[in-house]
Amino acid sequence: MIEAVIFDLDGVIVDTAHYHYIAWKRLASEFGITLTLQHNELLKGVSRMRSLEIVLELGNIQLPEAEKEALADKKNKWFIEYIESIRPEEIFAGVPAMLANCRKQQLKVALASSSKNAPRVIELLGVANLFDTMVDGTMITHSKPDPEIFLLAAKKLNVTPAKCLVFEDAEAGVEAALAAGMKCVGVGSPEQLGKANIIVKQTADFDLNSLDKI
Ligand code: B16
Ligand code: MG
Repeated sequence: MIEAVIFDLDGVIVDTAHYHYIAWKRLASEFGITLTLQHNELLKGVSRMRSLEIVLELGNIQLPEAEKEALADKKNKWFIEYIESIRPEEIFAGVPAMLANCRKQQLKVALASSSKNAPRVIELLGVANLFDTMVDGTMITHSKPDPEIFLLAAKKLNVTPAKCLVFEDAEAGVEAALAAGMKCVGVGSPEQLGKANIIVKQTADFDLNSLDKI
């Protein structure tokens, strides 16, 4: 019996991947690397530092830790500039109604995003009041596929992991949810998210009335 629903942010609630992409592309170009949309798929759901390492690996570039920190900060400053233009209209269709319906069905609702910028994005989207709790990248030490982020969300909601349902668009996120002992709805393609308990094309395609069938 599901008592809580936990949402990832990027790819589940809004497409921040686009803003990450243009910021990483800008940084990559400084090293003569052409970052493509296909490369960008590798950056989804993974931490900022891991994303930087993936970008640098494309150009066979190795840098000392301090330089990598500075580059990650530089990319993040651009990302923060870009996301300031996010408006509530960018939230995926049907998601605000779905969050409100979770409340009506007395399900607890959490956000669990690897992004350290997640609180600002949620504020810009105007939906902070629809979550009971939020866990972001500043509160964890291990990134997805480690289950830490989802276990912390469940703890904050005071619900046992087996009674939590996670919505995830990234393979690493699906693995993290299952490793936490939770059920998972994969948002995206079956080829990529085959391990999820159920797969939908878009977040709001999931019917909250079918919770007991999972
Ligand atoms: P930041 P999610 C993830 O968000 C993104 O998918 C991933 O591309 C990004 O590197 C990560 O957040 C960290 O973001 O640099 O803002 O801390 O899918 O977990 O909501
Ligand atoms: Mg995601």
